[in-house]
Order: sequence, then C-alpha cells, then structure tokens
Amino acid sequence: MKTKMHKPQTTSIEKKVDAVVVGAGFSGLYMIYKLRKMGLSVIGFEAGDDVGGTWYWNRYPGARCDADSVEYSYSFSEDLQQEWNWTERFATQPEILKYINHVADRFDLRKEFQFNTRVTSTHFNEDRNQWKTVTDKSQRITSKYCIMATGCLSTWSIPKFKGLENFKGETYHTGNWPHDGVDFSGKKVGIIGTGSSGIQSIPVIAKEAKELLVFQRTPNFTVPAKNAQLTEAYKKEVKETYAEIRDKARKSAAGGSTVNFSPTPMNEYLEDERTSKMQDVWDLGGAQFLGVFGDVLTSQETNDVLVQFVHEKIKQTVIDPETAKLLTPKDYPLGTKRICVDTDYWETFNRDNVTLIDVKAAPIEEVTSTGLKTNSESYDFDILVFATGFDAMTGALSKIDIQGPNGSLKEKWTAGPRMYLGLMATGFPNLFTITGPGSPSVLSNMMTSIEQHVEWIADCITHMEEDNFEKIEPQQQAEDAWVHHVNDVAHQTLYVKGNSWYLGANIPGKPRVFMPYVGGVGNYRIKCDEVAANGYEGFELSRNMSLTKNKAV
Ligand code: FAD
Ligand code: N01
Repeated sequence: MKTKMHKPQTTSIEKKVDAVVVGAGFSGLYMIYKLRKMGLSVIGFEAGDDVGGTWYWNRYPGARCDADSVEYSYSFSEDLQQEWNWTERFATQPEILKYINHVADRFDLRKEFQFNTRVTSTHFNEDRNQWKTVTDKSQRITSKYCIMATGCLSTWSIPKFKGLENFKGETYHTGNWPHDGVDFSGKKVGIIGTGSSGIQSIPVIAKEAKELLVFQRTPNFTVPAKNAQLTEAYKKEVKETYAEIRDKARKSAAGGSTVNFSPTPMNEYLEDERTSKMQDVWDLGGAQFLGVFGDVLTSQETNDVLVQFVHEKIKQTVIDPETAKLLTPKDYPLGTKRICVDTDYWETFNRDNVTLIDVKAAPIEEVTSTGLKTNSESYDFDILVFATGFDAMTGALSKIDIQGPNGSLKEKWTAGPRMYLGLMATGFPNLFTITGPGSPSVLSNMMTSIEQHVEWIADCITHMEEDNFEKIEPQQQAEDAWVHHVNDVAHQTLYVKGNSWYLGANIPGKPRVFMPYVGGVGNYRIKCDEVAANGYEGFELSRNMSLTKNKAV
C-alpha cells in the first residue's frame, strides 16, 4: 500500500539531536510532526521498513478497526480531515495503512525516520543530561529528549509450545503477517487464539481454506460489527460537524463521539425495557454494546443480564448445540477481556469445513511435525496461525534496555509498570511514553488518546525550552499517588475479574497489575491539563547551571 518508494536514510554512527522518537505508527508520526514544527532537530527509528505501526504489521485477513473510521483518524489538521474520504464504517487494514501513508507523504514525515532499525538501548548520562540511544545498526545518538512511541500492542507473542521448531508446515502470527499475503486455498489450517484477531480472521480464512481447525482456550464475547459502506450524505455531515465530533470525543469516557456510553444504570429501566434497549444497541453494532447501561462494568447484576442476552444470541446463531455451548463465555464478566467486534463469527461455525476444538478441556501438549497434539488427540494441518496476542503495554518498552541514573526501567517495573499519568516514570528524566501504562490508552479510541499525549508532551517540551529547563521527571510521591489511583479505580470495576491482557494475564510470569486507566478519557485530559496549568504539578523541573550558563535562568 506504499504510495511512494523511499530510500531509508542511514544516520551516521554518532549524532546529536534534540529528540529521538521510537516508532513510526500513529504516535511517532504525529510526535515527529509536532517536534519538527517546534524547530527541534529529531530522528525517528522504526523497526519495520515503513510507516504504519499496527497497520503495517497486522495484515491478516479480515483486519480492520472497530472504532468508527471517521473518528479513528487524526484531528490535528482540518485540511487533512476534510480531504480524506473513508469508505466504510470500520475501515480495513489496507485502507488505514493507505491513510497513514497519505499522512506521511502529505507532511513529508518519512525524511526524519530511519526504517529497518530497532532501538536496542537508551541510557541517561546524568552529567550531560542526555540520553544515548543505540540501535541494532550500531548507531549512537545523543539527545535531550527521548520519546517512546513504541505502541501498546506491538510485541506479538507466540506461546512457547514444546516441539514448535519441528513443525514442517507454514506458521504465521497475525501481528507479523507477510506483506504479500498467505494463500490458504486447498489447505488445511489450524488457528490458535480466539481474541479480536482470531475472531476477525477466522471467518475470512474459513472461506478460503479447505478446512479450518479453531483451537479455543477461552470463548470471547463478540458483537456483530454491522459494518457498512459510508454514504455520501453521512460523509458530508461528518465533515461539516467535525469540530463538534472531535470535541465530544475528547470529553467522552472512551474517546469517541459516536460511541454512546449511557450514564443510566440498568435498574433505572423497567424490566421489560431492558431487553429492547439491549436489542437496539446490539442492532447498531460494535463495541458500544458495552455501554448500553451505565453500570455494565461496575455491577455484576447488570453484567449478568448482558451475558444472558449474548448467550441467547449464540444459541440462536450456532446450529450445533455442543459447538454453541463451547462458544459461550461463562467464566468472566462481559467486557473484562477486550470485547470483540466481528462479521459472521458465530455463523462461521455452521460451515462444514470448520471445527472448534476445546483446548481448555484438553490443553495443547506439543506441536508436532504435522500439526499439534492435545492431551486427548492429534491434529494435522498444513498451516498454523497464531492469533495469540501481544505482550501488551509494557512489552515493547521492556525489550529496550532503558537505563536511568538509578537503574533500569525493567527493574523498576518488576512488580508491574509505575508511571505518573502514563507519560513519564520517576528515575527516567526527559523520557516520555505515548499512551503508556496508567493512561486510558487501550480502553479508548486510541487516536484521541495519542493526539492528547503528543500534544501534552509537545507543550511540556516547549515549556522546558522556553524557560531553560534541562530536566523534568515525576516526583516519587506524585507517581505513587497516581499508580495508587489507577489501581483503586480499576478495583472499583469488574475489569479485575477477567484474565485479560489488560492485567498481563496472557503472558506467563508477567505481574498481575491492571495497566490502563479506567477513569475515562475526558477526566484524564482534565487532570493532565491541570497538571500543566499548575506549572507541571507533581513533576520536578530543574535547570543545570553549568549547562545553561549562556541562557537566561
Ligand atoms: P503502533 O502502531 O504499535 O506503532 C509502534 C511502532 O513502534 C511499531 O511500528 C514498532 O515496530 C515500533 N517499535 C517498537 N519498538 C521499537 C524499537 N525498539 N525500535 C524501533 N521501532 C520500534 N485501537 C483503536 O483505538 N481502535 C481500533 O479499532 C484498533 N484496532 C486495532 C486492531 C489491531 C489488529 C491491533 C493490533 C490494534 C488495534 N488498535 C486499535 C490499537 C492500535 O495499536 C492503536 O490504535 C494505534 O495504531 C497505535 O499506534 P502507535 O503509534 O501508538 O503504536
Ligand atoms: O490477542 P488476545 P488478539 N494456548 O490476547 C489465546 C487489539 N485488536 O491479537 O483467552 C491456547 O486478545 C488466548 O486464549 P485465552 C485489541 O485491543 C483489535 O486477538 O488466554 N490459546 C486468546 O484467545 C485486542 O484485544 C482489533 O485463554 C492461547 C488469544 O490467544 C488486542 O489487539 C483486532 C494460548 C489471544 O487473544 C489483542 O488481540 C485485533 C495458548 N498457550 C486486535 N496463548 C479490532 O477489531 C494465547 N492463547 C479493533
């Protein structure tokens, strides 16, 4: 989907810039745009060979967003949002990647990036107030600021199955899909994983493959997308009202204006109104089903009512009662594992060429040369697809050796991530993360959250440059209080009852800590704005006299 061939620049071995940005997804691109506009010198590094992040890597069949396309886009440029035309309610991966390429071309953003380059370490030199960033191409870049735009869902995870190296067929992970696609025709395919990626790809693979074996450990709650082509009238209306749409999204709980999360708890509806209310929202399609009542994620009683509603839908859709039973999520509240949005997911299990296999009852023991073996049976296939998810939120950061003056980020996060506002961590001056742990991030339309973070970081750096500050880092007390608050609000919800990647539960050995902030995008923005307005309350800003001797202090 590249619109333009580009020659990756190669940065000389030693270089000094104002800021290093790691990652060329939506976050990194906008961060580079802002920093460059502020007159700072910047270098971006990206492990992939082009821009796109999530949408560069996740090219599996059926991949698309489940936030409305018109809102899953940048708002920072009025011209950009007026000139771009989305075609579907939920855009496909190729369309989103085309959009990202358009943005990169339009604002000439590639020239600051070095592609095919992974950042391996960054160490802070306290005497010089500088980060020294090292790449896998042995470059060493010093910079005052280092900004991690490394993504919440960019470190794909393949479980360490015994015997995996013996498999003679093809293997793929949805999060690292080949750019020229996979030919499933005439093939017997096994897929492990029934989260959002599995649920999107299974219906499409089932249509292409000769046979599909779906290995399911936990059934997931999913809502039909009701995807559709966007009409000209709708697009015109959106463009005319974009300012209001964006404003509403920024103030909302989940970062979107079209997702209506009702504030009204279920008990305020009469019993016979509840089912029709659920049906109405179900018919609208998409993740907004989670917000049908105001207390879906705080009241077990309300949640149970939604669960029953979904159970009925499965029964009505899936013909074979045993398969229907197996597809029915029972052990956790709806929404506490990320809700999925699908097209024809349950219907796919009515096809003759699709078999659902319960690997909770009979766990996978090993991968063999021709397929896999559970503790009760062996299965053969030609292609094995891992839809097994990501080391979310902390994975990409933990892979980089990040050393502050008093130790590494990895050590600091041994018992789970600790950050102030999900933006910075104590002990790591001038190092920012975009949508880091402790911010609404993955619980929101991430475009809204990414823009908010990039703009906050850009304003903070402007403040530092204008007032000759050399260093900023959170005060320990502020960080501790924020971590406590994030934990506290999460524990007032049902979220902590699901074995989700939000809690790190999908990665063996990962500390069980609820990582995103459930307090809502609008409230969180107010907090961040207040912090900035109060002179970066909770942060320690310092000037280094020897370094700033030529500047007015
Ligand atoms: P990413 O897009 O993940 O980009 C990070 C980049 O950093 C990657 O390209 C990676 O290669 C690079 N990188 C990481 N570490 C290094 C390193 N050490 N050195 C060099 N480069 C590095 N969100 C929504 O709000 N709505 C949706 O509908 C939605 N759908 C999604 C569908 C899928 C399949 C997935 C996986 C995620 C989805 N998300 C969705 C979340 C999505 O990740 C964000 O919306 C958004 O794209 C994140 O952008 P980003 O730039 O922050 O991170
Ligand atoms: O990953 P997941 P994903 N044996 O972690 C199973 C975003 N996204 O890539 O639940 C057997 O959700 C695991 O089983 P269990 C979105 O934020 C969005 O699907 O741990 N099975 C689970 O079924 C999403 O939440 C879209 O029991 C194993 C699956 O693999 C996030 O990305 C689309 C196993 C992993 O599900 C991640 O989604 C795609 C094992 N050893 C992604 N290990 C949109 O539509 C894991 N599993 C917007």
